[in-house]
Amino acid sequence: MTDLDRIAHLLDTAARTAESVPQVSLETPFTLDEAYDIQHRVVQLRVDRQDVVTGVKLGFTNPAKAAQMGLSDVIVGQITSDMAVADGGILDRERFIHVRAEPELAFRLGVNVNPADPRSSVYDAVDAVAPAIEFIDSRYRNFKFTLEDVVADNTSASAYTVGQWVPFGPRAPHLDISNCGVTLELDGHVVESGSTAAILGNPLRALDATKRMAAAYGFALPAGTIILAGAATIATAVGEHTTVTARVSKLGTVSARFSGGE
Ligand code: OOG
Ligand code: MG
Repeated sequence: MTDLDRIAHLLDTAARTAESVPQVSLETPFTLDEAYDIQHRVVQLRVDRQDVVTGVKLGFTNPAKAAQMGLSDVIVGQITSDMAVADGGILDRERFIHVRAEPELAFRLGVNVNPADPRSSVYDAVDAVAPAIEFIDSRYRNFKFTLEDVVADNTSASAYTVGQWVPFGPRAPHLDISNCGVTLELDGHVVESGSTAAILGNPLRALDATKRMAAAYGFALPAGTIILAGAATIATAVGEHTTVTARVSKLGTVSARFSGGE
């Protein structure tokens, strides 16, 4: 087994058992290209267990969120059907290590995009947008990592909930989502608030970033792909028996509840 395979298995086991592991790069330094290679192996281990890739997620598209983690470059990870939780659904808190929630926007592609084609546009392929919550759960102790560590760990992806899809894109050009108010609530109390403008200055820029990152690191963007654009506010820790709600003006609300250890 190569080092890259060994690290992929370590991170996959940490996710499956909800047991954190020490930061890998301190023991075994690796490059950013190798980090994406490890991430592809981590996702392949899930696919080998009949999980299905549903889309991609961007990270650190919001400078406040990047500062929270002490990093600055945009990163990309992959989301899967086992990570999807229905709007209003229940998550088992015991499946997570130290889960945090962040309010996001989700875009959906109506047609395939070839990221390697210089003429292709992700925006042109978008058919809908929705409010979303991403649940991140770093497999590293104390949520501490380098850029390479977090990319290898599939950018802390662990669960996500998407609200009602609203028609958006070239066929619904009148909806302006560049500066929508966003709140994150725990049990009805607002814990973070911000704007979709915090996502790269305009969340549509997340679509260009998606194409660039997909071309650079080998992600496919078929019709039906969900793109999580990145957090509109910093992330907040979530305990047991807690309902998490994200509200995005013009788009609506989305929520999920964490069960306890009973
Ligand atoms: C990495 C994932 C960042 C976002 O929306 O910025 C991310 C992390 O903070 O653990 O998903
Ligand atoms: Mg996120």
